[in-house]
Amino acid sequence: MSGRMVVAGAVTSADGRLLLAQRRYPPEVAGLWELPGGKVEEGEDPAQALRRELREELDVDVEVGTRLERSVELAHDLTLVALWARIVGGEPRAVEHSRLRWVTVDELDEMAASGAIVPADTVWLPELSLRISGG
Ligand code: 9L3
Ligand code: MG
Repeated sequence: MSGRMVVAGAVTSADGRLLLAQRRYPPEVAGLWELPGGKVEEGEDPAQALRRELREELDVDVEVGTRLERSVELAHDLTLVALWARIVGGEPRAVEHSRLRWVTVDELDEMAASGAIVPADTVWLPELSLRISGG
């Protein structure tokens, strides 16, 4: 792992859905769906950063769990990781994204097959599918 870290939230619901958020920018990925999150700031650990980012982006409080196995080396010396999370306060709303969606494993698979997921985030598809289908 090198450079600065970006942390994304694999936010799951009690009924086995995953929260996806549709990006507005940059143009290369605008309209595609991602696990919400952002850059870890100086002095934060990834869990703190994810709680802050999801408060800013979704207006919710989350409890953060373990890390997903895969990480991704992005451009600009950024390393992308993901943490499991669940909402413990508030109803998510799209503050910075165009839309939010709670998806089932079948919907996630369909979106991935049609290229609707941000390319970097596709590394987590196997882990996400296993978890939200009850694995
Ligand atoms: N990124 C990729 N997948 C994600 C997230 C949250 C972020 N699930 C990439 C997009 C940007 C960088 O990480 O290149 C920083 O993210 P943001 O601060 O623009 O959300
Ligand atoms: Mg973000």
